[in-house]
Amino acid sequence: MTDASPRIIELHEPSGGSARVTAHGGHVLSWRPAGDSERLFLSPDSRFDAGASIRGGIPIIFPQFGAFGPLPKHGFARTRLWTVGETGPQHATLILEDDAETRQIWPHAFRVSLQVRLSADQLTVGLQVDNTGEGDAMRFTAALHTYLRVADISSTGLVGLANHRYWDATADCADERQAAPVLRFVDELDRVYLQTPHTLTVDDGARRTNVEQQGFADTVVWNPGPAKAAAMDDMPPDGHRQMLCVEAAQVGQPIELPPGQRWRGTQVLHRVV
Ligand code: TA6
Repeated sequence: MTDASPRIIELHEPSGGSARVTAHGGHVLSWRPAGDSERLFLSPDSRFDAGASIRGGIPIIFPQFGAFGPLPKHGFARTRLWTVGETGPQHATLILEDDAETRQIWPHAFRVSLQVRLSADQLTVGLQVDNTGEGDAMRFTAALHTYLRVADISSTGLVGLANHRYWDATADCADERQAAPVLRFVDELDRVYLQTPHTLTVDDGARRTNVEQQGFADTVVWNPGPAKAAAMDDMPPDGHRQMLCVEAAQVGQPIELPPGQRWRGTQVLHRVV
């Protein structure tokens, strides 16, 4: 009998910080900076069975964000079993390549590699996509769908998006512009902010986390609000209160990657206090 459970990789750094990554979806499940408590939200009701998407942590969205295309919502990377590559005490590399199943719904040869690196105050997550085919360019959208843990969403603010355009997914993707300097959360909020700055700050009144990104042009901000959270079968009824998704994303302008070429995007989570 073979053990089919996906491998879990534990990372530790010398001053006590830790992170946990699973080969299921190439998914970061946990991040604790040194001397601190958990900074990622992972739903206690999440499913982990083969083919399920995990509710929380950092789902990898590839090769399609949301319903912006013909593939299953958010693509297939988050539900597949990845291969574990080079790992060490503070870093891990996971790899996903095309196979007969992926080529059936997305006819491209690719190699996606996820690099996770831990230091005392930081978690760096890099997503690298290679077009390993010889034919056409491949077109994709992608995101690191990071669920940050917050003390309470009602006292949480997100700073850095003032004056930026966004598509409001709760209003047929209406094109809007962020007016308030601090984004607050009173109900469901689901927005693709376009061409966003390098650093945003999440402040929940007790802790502050900088969310930095490179390579990804956009940032998706999502909280399901009370009604949607209550209707989700993998989230406790009030689970939305403890989470805020701030996602390094490439949605507005899909990547066109010619054969032999590489694209790379990174998100850095940095504990401020
Ligand atoms: O990134 C925001 C979003 O696209 C929302 O529209 C919301 O549906 C969320 O992702 C979660 O999607 P999921 O398929 O994981 O339930």
